[in-house]
Formats: sequence, structure tokens, C-alpha cells
Amino acid sequence: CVTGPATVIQAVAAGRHAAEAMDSFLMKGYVKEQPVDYSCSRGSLEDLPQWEFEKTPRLKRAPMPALPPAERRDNFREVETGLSEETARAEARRCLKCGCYERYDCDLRQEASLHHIEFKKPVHERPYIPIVEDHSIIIRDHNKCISCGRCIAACAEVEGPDILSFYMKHGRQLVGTKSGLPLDQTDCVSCGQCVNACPCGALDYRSEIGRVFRAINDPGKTTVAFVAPAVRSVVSSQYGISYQEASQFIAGLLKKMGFDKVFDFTFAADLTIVEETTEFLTRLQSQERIPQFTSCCPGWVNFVERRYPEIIPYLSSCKSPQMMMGATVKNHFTELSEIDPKDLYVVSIVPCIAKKYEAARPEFATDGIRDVDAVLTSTEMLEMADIKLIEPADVEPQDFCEPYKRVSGAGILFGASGGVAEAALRMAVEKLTGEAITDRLDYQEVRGLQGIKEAAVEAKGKKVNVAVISGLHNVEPILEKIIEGAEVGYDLIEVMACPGGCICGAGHPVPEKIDTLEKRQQVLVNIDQTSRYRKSQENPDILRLYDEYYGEANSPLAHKLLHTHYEA
Ligand code: HC1
Ligand code: SF4
Repeated sequence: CVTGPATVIQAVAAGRHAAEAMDSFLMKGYVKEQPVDYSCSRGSLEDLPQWEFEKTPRLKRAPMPALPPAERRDNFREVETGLSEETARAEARRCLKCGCYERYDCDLRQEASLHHIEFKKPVHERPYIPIVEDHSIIIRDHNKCISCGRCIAACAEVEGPDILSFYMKHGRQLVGTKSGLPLDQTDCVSCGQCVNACPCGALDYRSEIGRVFRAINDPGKTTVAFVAPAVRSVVSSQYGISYQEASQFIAGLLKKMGFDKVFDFTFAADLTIVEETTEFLTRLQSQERIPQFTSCCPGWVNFVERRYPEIIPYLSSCKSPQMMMGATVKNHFTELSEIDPKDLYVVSIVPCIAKKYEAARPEFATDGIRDVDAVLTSTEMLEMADIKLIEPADVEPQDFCEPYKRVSGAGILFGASGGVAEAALRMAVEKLTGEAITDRLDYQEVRGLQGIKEAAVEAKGKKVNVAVISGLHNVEPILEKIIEGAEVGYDLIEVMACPGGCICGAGHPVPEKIDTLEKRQQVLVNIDQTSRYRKSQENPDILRLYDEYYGEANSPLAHKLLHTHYEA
């Protein structure tokens, strides 16, 4: 909802002002010296490497076509505006120029028209409020805020930490933290759902597009990109390609963008399953630190460290696939290819904003060289393709690169809630029974978008109880019970912070804009069903990596590079 016409008009005015100022910077050629509002800019590609993007707002979502597709224009009529058809159509076509790239697909535009609010020239009545930079990833620009409260609701009801609220300052209603502390000192898990909920660019996350372009254009650097499982589903929707073509299309797209090597970090999801399931079976046997919680979601890990440190011993010590891939590439791949780690620039592409936070943690760097140098969201990747004017027809589909080329369907399932548990069960049952499983690979009961799902599996007389949880508010009652010393009845618990898992990550375009969460999940399930390898532990490239490098699962070298510790 929109709180009042005046607020909207003022918000619109502030955005319009920013766009006009940007145009004038471009015309005057100041763009390289001035802080750039990238979201409003239309510069030439040659300028890009010199721009400083990191502290500036960025394009919020995937670019929309210049003209509204027919169904979008028709959707507008579904909103009861009370305006005449002619006026309504004229209003619908008027971009608010707030700085985002939504244009005709704009929630704020629809809300404004619904409340009969007309576009006005900026009046500059309100004093400018400095942009709040009290978090390493998320920034807040009160000047664009319309007090709709969506960010507060997303934090409380979508994700769960519930740390945002309104407060009044100088007669203005602003969004801040409930405790009054800077955002990075609260229980904020850096998931970014508040950013995705904001309809007008008042909340944004720091873009790393500039650094990545600079690395690609640096002849002294070998650039490596690796892509998370859930990115396939969005690329499939965005470019209208089938799930069968999605993986090869992404590899071709990233090569076209200029990366030297492109890996699939579904490979590291397979590696995670081998490490984490081995750890789980050891704990199951000794009944120590059971239930074991998964640790691949950095939003969830942040939540435990900040709000429930008593749960730390129950977390798997495995790094997330992102950080396993980073450590493997910076150590194993550099050794194989004889590249100095400082000359290798590693970029991870994910649907997740918390992964930007994760990659920057000091424990994931050696001598100042990060295992993952930059993290792009899938939205940023689509923006980069747009900046480089890459059309789908320009992309030459190709395989991911050696030596981490082959991946399993189990690893692909990681991208949706239940996928980690399903992949772990495919290995755990085989290890417990000592027999290869061919008939029971699908665990339908842990798939889907419900907040809490369960599965019970019998393996040679042993029963394994699994819970799968997405949305942090859904896990809190279980955590409270464990802290009280009560029995929860589960052996393994998968937790993903975002509802439905990474397919709903805030680094993806908003689902309703281009597809649905169900469709995203189905893309991953379809890829799994048609994969040559459907169990992580049978991926030949994983087996070779153990043979040639790590030795065996949970070996000392595996512990050094693939496991971590947590801090309260
Ligand atoms: Fe995820 Fe994961 S599944 S956390 O959702 O374990 O981002 O896709 O990359 O690391 O593999 C996100 C997705 C992702 C990790 C894997
Ligand atoms: Fe990131 Fe996925 Fe966790 Fe959301 S569920 S915070 S997208 S890792």
C-alpha cells in the first residue's frame, strides 16, 4: 500500500531529479569523476571499467524491453483506476524515472495510478538525507523511500529475522532497525529480501559489476566464472530457452562476456554432498551433535551466528559450495594450470545477496587473496549481458570447462528447498545399505515450497529422519527446543533462509516479473531427471578430484580447504 499521495509525488520528484542530474553529468562529460548513479546512466561501454560502481545504486532487475509487451499493457487495465481508458493508458506509459529499470512493469507506477496520483515536476521541498551505508552490502536511500513498508514485511514475514521498523525523524517517517543499531550490528542475515521488496530503489545492494569488468579487461588476469545451480532456472525464463539448453547457454553467455574459464558450481554442490554426508554418517553413528544442520546457506549461517550461537556445534563444518569451489579453484586449478593465485580472478554468479557477504569473510582469504574475488547476482549477470549488448542469438552454447565439467542431477537440485537433503539421502542410503540404489532416487516429500517438510528413510534397519525448512521464522521453534535440551526427532535438517530456497533468492529477478517459483523449481527437477549422473558420489570428475588431490572425503587436506568454523 502507499501511505499518501504527497509521499509518492515527493518520491517521484526525488527520482526524477536524480535522473535529470545524471543526464546533465553525461552531457557535461563529468561522468568519470562524479559518483555515478549507474541505474540512470546510459554511457558507452568504453567508459565502464573506469566507473566506480561499488558505492552507487545499480539496475535493480533484469532489463525490460523498450516498449511494454501487449500483455503488460493489458494487465494495467486490470487495476481499477477510475481513470478513463485513454488517461489510464497514457499514465501507464509514463515511466517515473526513479532510477530503476522497471519501466512499464513498475509497481510504484501502478500504485500511483491506482491512487490517482499524477506525475508532477520536482519541487525540491524536502531536505536531502544522506544515503545510509551502515551495512557492507545493503544501502538505504531515504530520499527515494515512499514508506510502503514492504521491506519491513519482507524481513518479518518472508525471511523471518524481523529487524526493520519505521521511525520518525524531523517529522519524516523513515525505515531503520528496530534496535536502533546500525544494520550490520543487528541480526540482519544479508539475504536482501528487503531490497527485492522495495518498489522504488530506496533499498539496494552494492554492485560488483565494475570490478568484474575491470578484471575481464585486465590482460594480466585470468578470469574464471562459476555459476550456481539456481541461475539456470532464471536464464531459462529470461531468454525463453528450454531447460535442456540452459546450462550450455550460460557457459556460452559467460564466455561471450569475456571470461576465460567457466565452471559450474553444481560440481561443488556434489563435493559438498560427499563431504557433508560423510560427516553426517560419522555423527549419526556416534550420535554426537545430532541433528546435523546443513551449512550451505550463508543467510542461515549468519542467523545462527547472530541469534542462536548455541546451535553452532550442530552446524555441518562444511563450507558452502560457493566457498568449496573458490578454495578448489584457487588451490587445485592454479596448481594444474600453473597460474599464480593472485593472477586468477574468480567470480561466482548466484541468486543470493548473502553470498556477497560470505565471500568477503576474512576466513575465506589467504594472505589477502580471497578464494572468491567477486560475487555477481544473476540479475547483475543479466545486466552485464545487456551492457555488452549480447543477444541470445549471439551466444554459442558450449560445455563447462575441464576439469570440473561433469555435474550430477543431485547437485542441480540444491537450487530449490529440499535439494540438499535429497542429494544427501541419495548418498546416505547407499552408504548405510552398502548397495547401489537405482530405484528410489526421488524424494518428492521434501520438494516444493512449504516452509517445513519431512522425510523418513529406512536403510538396513536404520531409520533416518530428515526435516527441510525454508524461511528462517519456520526454524526458530526447532532451535528453541534444541537449546532447551528437548528431543526434536530429526537426524538431518536442511535450512535455507529464503522461502523455497535459492530459486527465491533476492539476487534473482522478482519471480512474478518473469516466471514463478514453481516454474523455477521444475526446471531444476527436469534437469535432474534427465541427467546422466543423478548421484553426487558417482560424478566421475568428483571421483577423479579425490583420487588426484583430496585423497578421501574428510581427509586432512579436505578439512583444510573445504571445511570451516563459525563465530558467535
Ligand atoms: Fe544456492 Fe548453493 S544452492 S546456496 O541456493 O548450496 O546462491 O543455486 O549457489 O553455495 O550449489 C545460492 C543456488 C548456491 C551454494 C549451491
Ligand atoms: Fe542465499 Fe539461497 Fe540462502 Fe536465500 S536461501 S540466503 S538465496 S543461499
